[in-house]
Amino acid sequence: MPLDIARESRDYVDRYRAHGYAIVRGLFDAATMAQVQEEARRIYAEGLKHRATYRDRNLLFEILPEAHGGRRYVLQAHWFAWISPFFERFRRDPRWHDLLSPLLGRDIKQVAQQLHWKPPGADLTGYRFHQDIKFRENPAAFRAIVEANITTGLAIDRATPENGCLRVVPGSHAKGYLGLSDDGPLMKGTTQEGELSRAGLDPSSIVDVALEPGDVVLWGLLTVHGSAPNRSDRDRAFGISSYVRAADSPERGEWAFRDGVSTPLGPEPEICKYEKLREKPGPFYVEDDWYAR
Ligand SMILES: O=C(O)CCC(=O)C(=O)O
Ligand SMILES: [Fe+2]
Repeated sequence: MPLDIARESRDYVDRYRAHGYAIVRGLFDAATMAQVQEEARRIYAEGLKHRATYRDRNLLFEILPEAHGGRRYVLQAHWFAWISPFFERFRRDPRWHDLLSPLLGRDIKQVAQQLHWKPPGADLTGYRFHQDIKFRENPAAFRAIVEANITTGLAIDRATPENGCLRVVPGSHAKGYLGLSDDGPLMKGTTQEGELSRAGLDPSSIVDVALEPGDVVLWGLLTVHGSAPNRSDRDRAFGISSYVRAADSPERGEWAFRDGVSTPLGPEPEICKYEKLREKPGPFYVEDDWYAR
């Protein structure tokens, strides 16, 4: 059965391969997205209980504390499936399988599950341009790391240039690792056009990925992307999940689909992106004041 997505999105596999990203409109319907929005708000409220960035195994809340801007904000949550039965099911909803299987096959693990908010009023909500492969601390744990990994970005709120939608550089996936934003925190400052030009990228080719709730954008580990801070009065909740072909990731990630069958989390977390899971499982607060430096 063809995937139930907007007609103009049906060639997404070819577009992903050719340009390093693809937009898929209407993967999730309005009723599903209303549930996603409500549960995302609950996760935000849960994160807000923490005075600083907090980790409990793969679960993480990235906090911008009141000491910085007078008010506490949550910027990210990771692996909230561990505290949300709804998101534990949603991460392995059959629609993800049908979307990804033409690229990854029927055995798929999940390496990242993140929610990114850009609360109006928080000053540090932009992401400098980068390639996500920089966040795979142990690339040797993956085979065919670039080909086997796909990141999906689900618009939970409408995403526009004003509230800091994702921005991508088409064709950048074919240029190798470029070292962008390797000099400091990803969420401080903005990428200067000269930095992109020096890396052989054309700043005028940047595409703003404006999305409606339920639309998804796919990108790869080498696709150059970033996003501007939110300058509007509307939040931008964005759900980022990375999936990997299971055969190429024997030791990293949580099963999502085994031979096409949706597979729940097991009793203990697997190492995903947090490499120190076994040595330092937490819970603990992360005393890193990157926002103040
Ligand atoms: O939330 C965004 O706009 C982009 C975030 C991102 O690229 C990342 O965390 O690697
Ligand atoms: Fe990224």
